Amino acid sequence: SVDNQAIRDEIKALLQQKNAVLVAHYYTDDAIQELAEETGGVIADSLEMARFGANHEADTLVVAGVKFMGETAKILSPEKTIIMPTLEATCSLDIGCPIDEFSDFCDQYPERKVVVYANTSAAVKARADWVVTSSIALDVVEHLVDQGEKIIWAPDQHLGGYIQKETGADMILWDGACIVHEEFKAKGILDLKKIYPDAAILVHPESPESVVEIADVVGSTSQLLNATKSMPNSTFIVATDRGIFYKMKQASPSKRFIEAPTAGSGATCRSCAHCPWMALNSLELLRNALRDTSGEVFVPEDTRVKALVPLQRMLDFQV
Ligand code: CIZ
Ligand code: SF4
Repeated sequence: SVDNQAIRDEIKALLQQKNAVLVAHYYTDDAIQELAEETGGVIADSLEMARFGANHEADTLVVAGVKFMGETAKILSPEKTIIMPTLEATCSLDIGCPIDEFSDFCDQYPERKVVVYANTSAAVKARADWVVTSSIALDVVEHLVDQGEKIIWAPDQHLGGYIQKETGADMILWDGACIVHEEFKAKGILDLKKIYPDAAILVHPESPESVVEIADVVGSTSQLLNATKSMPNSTFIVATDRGIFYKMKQASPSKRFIEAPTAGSGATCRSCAHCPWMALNSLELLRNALRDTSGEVFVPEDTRVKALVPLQRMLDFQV
């Protein structure tokens, strides 16, 4: 729309004026991803977002995603100004893993390595030995198994269970879940597969075990995106946030992408294949944050320094 165009132009001018760059997650709305692409920013998963932000020479990073992504950027780049369209955008995994309870939990198993998913608060990261994202989790846990380590895993129980199964690691799991991925239903996916027998089933491992079990490919957002490029199938049933369709369609315009059903019978769900917090990132809020330097992310320095250790360990980890 005309309005949209005006806001987009305003954002472009502000990005230049403030020497800022836009770092957008795959799950944000198309308009945000498009803008990141047009302005020399990036569309990425949380691992790539962290790397891109840390290595970029901009003074300000505008992180369009959820809170833990802004915090990660601040932990890695304390000298930069980190702003987010809204600080209200959080994550059910982060919410479900409060630092005090988590710290008490860890204290019960002092001999175990603490491995936390990136989808956690800075304080939880500060309590961890390792931070991982879904694109690197399997490799890090395999490495720990090779070293004879036992593991505490938090917060996503589905991803943790999947990694445990794949690696045979001795893991104690926190019981968190992603409200988007936990809604995908194997039955609905199999019903769709009857209609599209040639479709490949792509599943993010935050999904329940029954859904992971029927997948042709299990992987992080960037790994699923790569699968749509390299696989010969013309149709894909995708069990992750539908925001990823923007890049999937762009890479393979002639292929068909179908959202995995979230209930066997079309019942309502809390967040049908789209994260309600990612969806809070609007062009208007992005413009306001840049214009007013609002939505700035701060992490207390003692927490930041502690959280940097496991985060840097992840970034330095070579497969
Ligand atoms: O579900 C999320 O929030 C994901 C996939 C984050 C990430 O690692 O990009
Ligand atoms: Fe958190 Fe799930 Fe939203 Fe990702 S999609 S930010 S894991 S609630």
